[in-house]
Amino acid sequence: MADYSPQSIEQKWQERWTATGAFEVTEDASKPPFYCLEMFAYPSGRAHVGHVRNYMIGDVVARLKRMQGANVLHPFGWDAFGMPAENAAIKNNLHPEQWTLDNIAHMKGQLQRLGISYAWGRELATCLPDYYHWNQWLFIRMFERDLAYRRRSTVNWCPSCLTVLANEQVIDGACWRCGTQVTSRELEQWFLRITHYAEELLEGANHLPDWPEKVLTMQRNWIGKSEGVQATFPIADVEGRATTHGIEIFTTRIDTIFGATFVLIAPEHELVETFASESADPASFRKKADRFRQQDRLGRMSGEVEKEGFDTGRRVMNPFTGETVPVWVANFVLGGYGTGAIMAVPAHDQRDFEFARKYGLPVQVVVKPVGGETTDDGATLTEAFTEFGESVHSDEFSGLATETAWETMAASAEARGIGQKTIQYRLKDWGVSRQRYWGTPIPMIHCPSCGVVPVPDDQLPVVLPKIVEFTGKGESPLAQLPEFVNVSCPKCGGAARRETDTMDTFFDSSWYFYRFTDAKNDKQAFDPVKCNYWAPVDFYSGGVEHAILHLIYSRFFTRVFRDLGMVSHDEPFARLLTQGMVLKDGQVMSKSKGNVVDPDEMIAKFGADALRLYVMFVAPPEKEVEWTDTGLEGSFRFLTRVWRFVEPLAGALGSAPTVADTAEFSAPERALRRKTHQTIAKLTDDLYPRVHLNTAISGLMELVNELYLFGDATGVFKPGRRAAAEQESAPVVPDVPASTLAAGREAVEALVRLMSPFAPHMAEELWELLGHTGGIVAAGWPVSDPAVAAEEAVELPVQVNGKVRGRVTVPAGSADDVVQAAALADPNVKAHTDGKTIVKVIVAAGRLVSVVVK
Ligand code: ANZ
Ligand code: ZN
Repeated sequence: MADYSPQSIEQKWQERWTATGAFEVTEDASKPPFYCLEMFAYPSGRAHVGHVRNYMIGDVVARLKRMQGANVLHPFGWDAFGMPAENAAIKNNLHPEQWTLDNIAHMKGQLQRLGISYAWGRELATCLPDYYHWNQWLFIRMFERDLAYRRRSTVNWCPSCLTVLANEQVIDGACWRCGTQVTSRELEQWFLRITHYAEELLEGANHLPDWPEKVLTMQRNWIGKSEGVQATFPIADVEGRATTHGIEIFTTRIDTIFGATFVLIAPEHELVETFASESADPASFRKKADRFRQQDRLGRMSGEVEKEGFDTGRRVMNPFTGETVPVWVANFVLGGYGTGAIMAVPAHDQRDFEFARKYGLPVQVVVKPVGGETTDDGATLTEAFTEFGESVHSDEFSGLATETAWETMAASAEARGIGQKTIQYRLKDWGVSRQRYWGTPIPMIHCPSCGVVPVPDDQLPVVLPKIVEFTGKGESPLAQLPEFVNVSCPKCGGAARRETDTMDTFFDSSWYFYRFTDAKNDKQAFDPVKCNYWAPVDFYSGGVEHAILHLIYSRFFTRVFRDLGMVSHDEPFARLLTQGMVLKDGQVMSKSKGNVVDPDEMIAKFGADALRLYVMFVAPPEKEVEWTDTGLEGSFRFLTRVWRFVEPLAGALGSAPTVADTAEFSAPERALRRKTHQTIAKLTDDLYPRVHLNTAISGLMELVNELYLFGDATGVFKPGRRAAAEQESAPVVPDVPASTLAAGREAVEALVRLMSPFAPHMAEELWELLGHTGGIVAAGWPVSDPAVAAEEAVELPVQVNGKVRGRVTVPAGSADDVVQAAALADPNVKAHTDGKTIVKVIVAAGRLVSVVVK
């Protein structure tokens, strides 16, 4: 007997899988397709066991589905553009491309040594022209449909990375990459009109039953729909009379308009400049507004930045009260949301309340609690009353419930032509221009006479030139290359300038899952027929850190492809699983913390199968886990236990009779068969769609325990032989009845197939030793026979007048009268019924017998 030595087995099978292209697939119409995908990887250097966990979850599902007869697409690729490559290049004097391709080669080797069943023939890297060609193609399609457009805007600027950041990339006011405090800047930028799909993206979240609820909630909040009223407050002239100009405000509480005692405009508001130039001291006016604009946007909104403002000296008329009220500039009002101006209702909005108290502005109560007293007149209020209630001090609307007042006032504003109901979304259009080198060149040309002209499709891709100077100093590094920049206009032939910004790398990752369906196509992004065979992705797994950015952008791009007629569905990912992180010493694994566990080291010690099994056994996939070396040793011991049972018996079992050829089974044989079929049922149920990988592995462990018991009970292990088998190689001669071999064969063949998604190398090796040549996928997933899985006997408690007095064992599924007779015959029960009258006997099938006596 050869003892378990994972390294040689694993290498053998990995080589065979590669040589035979075992996981490559085509669009086979005779099989049901199943698209299994893990979020592709950023090639940062080396994979650690945290990554391994994500890829393992997908691999178990892919391998299971293959065995269940599906045509499984399980591809992998590289999210290969982005700043770290550029930063590393600057630091190590290595071209970003070299750095990236080296990392890809290394990480690919790591994944292959883990035996993940990827269709490597479809591998893609977003930094290669055959991929980003289609980024450019898609960008132009978006431009033609007004989904990509250019505008000057205030952008989030990272002073350390020297680049623009999308709102989603600013975390608590800091750069998501380097943590530097973000500032703002004015730049001409390219935007994608994701807001065109805001309502659809929101509504679509109601039709994703197989996504985690917390991810859907985050997306709904990100889209942030508010229903409100946009109303005009006319600007008053020096005499206090309304002029034809006005300030448009957006409010979600039109019912409080009688309490609007001042108006606030954002420092970004277009009237700021008008008011400044008309003020007594334009320079100081501008300076104050400028200071607010420099403050961090998120901090201004969340209240982390102290609320501040200044009086513009101008007044507007409240269109409901007819009174003139002052206009202030306030830092907590943001440009780019709503209309950038609000009616301040300090009695009912806490931010307005604090502002009013700080600057001594009037407070007017206009809502009181239903059935309660009018709170007060505003002078003694200590905080805003923000709840709904009943309108007061609101002329003819007084006495109405808030909800009614809302509708009535909105209707009144609409009727008088001073306002209208509107819907606002917090979601912003997506700024995709980056002033960096290592990204997809934006395929546009700026012509002095024709304006912005797309590069013609037949001149794509615009290849990223090889350069050596990556420090952009705030301007794109590509702008330093005259041979790249100077082109002739595709329209008029005149001298023109190429766009030098590159695309946000989130563009790349918003549609890579479609490219996998036709990864080598050089005529189009993908063939819609192939794509629609595979997509949408059936099972997608990855980190919860992508809950907003990547997942919402992908849902957006899916709708763009749909509207281009290229995909026939609305949602890219039917099922989403967000896996928990692997921690070490209570911390996230990261290079900088020096607590990374390298899978290669673990594979060298215990083998890939043990590592795979461990990361899946340690906790449910969604939960965080703490890495321990001892846990990995436990997995290795379990696999050794399997090996030492199966390997010595493999020859005998492989040629043994099958259960179908066997007429009679002894009690231990029946017990093993029962456990075998129960385990098949349990794993089938646990694995998909539930993905309860850890409990599935527990089930495998129980079956192995049962096999050892069976070995003892049937003489497969002669006295002393079991101990020997568990410790060391021991020749086990199966001089046992045919029925024992048949039951043993059934159990072992089930075990090997059931464990193959987790420990595929060992499973294939044992399967071959059992005499099968076709490989384990061809063998298929085992099917449980419910009749064999059913318990043979059940034990029931017997109550007499509510107290348990005995227990009886009866064959499972016995008729009630058989159970009743057995219960009454039990000596302990008899002792409590003798001499009494039996009033009734209730048999609760499978659970309990209850006897009532008098
Ligand atoms: C008057 C009012 C009275 C308001 C009241 C609230 C309560 P959401 O749900 O977030 O859309 N607002 C509007 N535009 C703003 C901007 N650009 N910057 C800062 N605040 C803005 O909230 C909309 C509410 O937030 C609006 O309704 C407005 O204040 C404020 F008792 O108007 B409200
Ligand atoms: Zn031109």
